[in-house]
Amino acid sequence: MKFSKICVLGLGYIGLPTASTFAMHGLLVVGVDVKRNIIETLQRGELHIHEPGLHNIVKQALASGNLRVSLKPEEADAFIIAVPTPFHEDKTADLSFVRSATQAIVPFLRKGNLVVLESTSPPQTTEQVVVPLLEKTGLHAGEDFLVCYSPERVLPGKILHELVENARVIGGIDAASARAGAELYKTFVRGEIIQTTATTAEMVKLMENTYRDINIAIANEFSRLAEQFDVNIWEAIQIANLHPRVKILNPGVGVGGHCISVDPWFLVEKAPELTPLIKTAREVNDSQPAFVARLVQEALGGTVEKKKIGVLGLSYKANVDDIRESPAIDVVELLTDLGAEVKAYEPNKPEAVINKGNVNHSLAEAVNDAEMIVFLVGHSPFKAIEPAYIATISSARIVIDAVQVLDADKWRNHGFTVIKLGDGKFPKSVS
Ligand code: SAJ
Repeated sequence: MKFSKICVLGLGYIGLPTASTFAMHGLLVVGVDVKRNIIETLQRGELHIHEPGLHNIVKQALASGNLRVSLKPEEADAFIIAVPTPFHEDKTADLSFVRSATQAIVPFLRKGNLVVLESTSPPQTTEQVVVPLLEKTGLHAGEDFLVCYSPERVLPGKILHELVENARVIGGIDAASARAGAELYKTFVRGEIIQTTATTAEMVKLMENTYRDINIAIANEFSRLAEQFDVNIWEAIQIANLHPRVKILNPGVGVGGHCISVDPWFLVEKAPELTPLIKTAREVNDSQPAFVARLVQEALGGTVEKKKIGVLGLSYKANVDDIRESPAIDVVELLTDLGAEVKAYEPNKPEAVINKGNVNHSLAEAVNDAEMIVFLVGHSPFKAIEPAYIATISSARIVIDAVQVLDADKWRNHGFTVIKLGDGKFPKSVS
């Protein structure tokens, strides 16, 4: 099957890199988003999201004429749906964006087209939600047009590299669909391309993120045990990981972002009686911000009321600007609810808006009159912060490192009391 023009619906963290990469490999690409401000931002040559290298490639793709952005889809050889799948209050998948993007394709669907769903979705969404909507055209899936599910599996922060180099799963509603999908992604994918069924591909995506969630949950639980038994968890994990069949991940503030903290629920939703482990792991990770807030509380003598706390990092993980489902924000909100006066700073999104607590535009503003500084995200530039500099701009002498970002000895040498999550010293180190 030959593809010369494609339409990518959804210009977020996945759709925009995908559209630009196809355009840079010679395809004519119409990038579609329903948000007018996103289209106008891109048309001005600016970007509405932060991802290393993305601005460059988007600018080049637009300048080449191969990438156009628009509010509406148009006829094309293939359509790729890369819209968000958030969850409702009750943790069930909100497929409204998948539905509306699929419906937007309907007027433009022609015989011989390929439709690919990339959005993370509960098992059987492609066959039970997308296909019936597309068949409203009167055309028949498998006979008149082809349908695939191909999950994105790229890591925020490394999207452009992983988009090309990662193995790519293409799940077809039939073998011809899978073959066509493989042909399309061969345009730029250098990793292995594996063809399977649509529902297997949906499961693969959910299983990968669920596996990681469970692994992080056990690391978080180990960090709590470490405090109980006076063990430094970082040392213990490092030693355990020398075993050839053990690979424990890192404890932290909790699991955030729009993927790992959401996707496992899609399995729980479809089969609650079969997924007690998955559900418990989610609950462990969701309760980690409260554990970190308690660490802060204990370090300040049992109460944070009226205490001034400078918080560094609000994004859901290191070196990204994405603050969706961020456990760092949960910590800030918990501390604010407990009466603390929190001033936060997120270097990748200094203008971030949060419901509780204040966001400052600079590191200095966030820490100047603080009694304690709390590192909640392991951003690379935080590693380079000089304790000598902080000692001159802040009155705080207690520092909490929840993400293993500081050289504790160096900070201690400059007169700081440093408490690390999982260092087995909670809360005795400040007593
Ligand atoms: N985290 C820990 N400890 C760790 C690793 C991560 O606490 O050892 C936390 C992070 O701080 C963050 C959360 O987990 O809050 C998730 O971060 P992440 O880097 O593990 O993953 P995401 O959500 O950025 O991207 C994941 C990736 N999935 C897997 O690695 C299996 C990525 O490949 C997927 O494409 C992405 O989800 C997605 O879009 O589904």
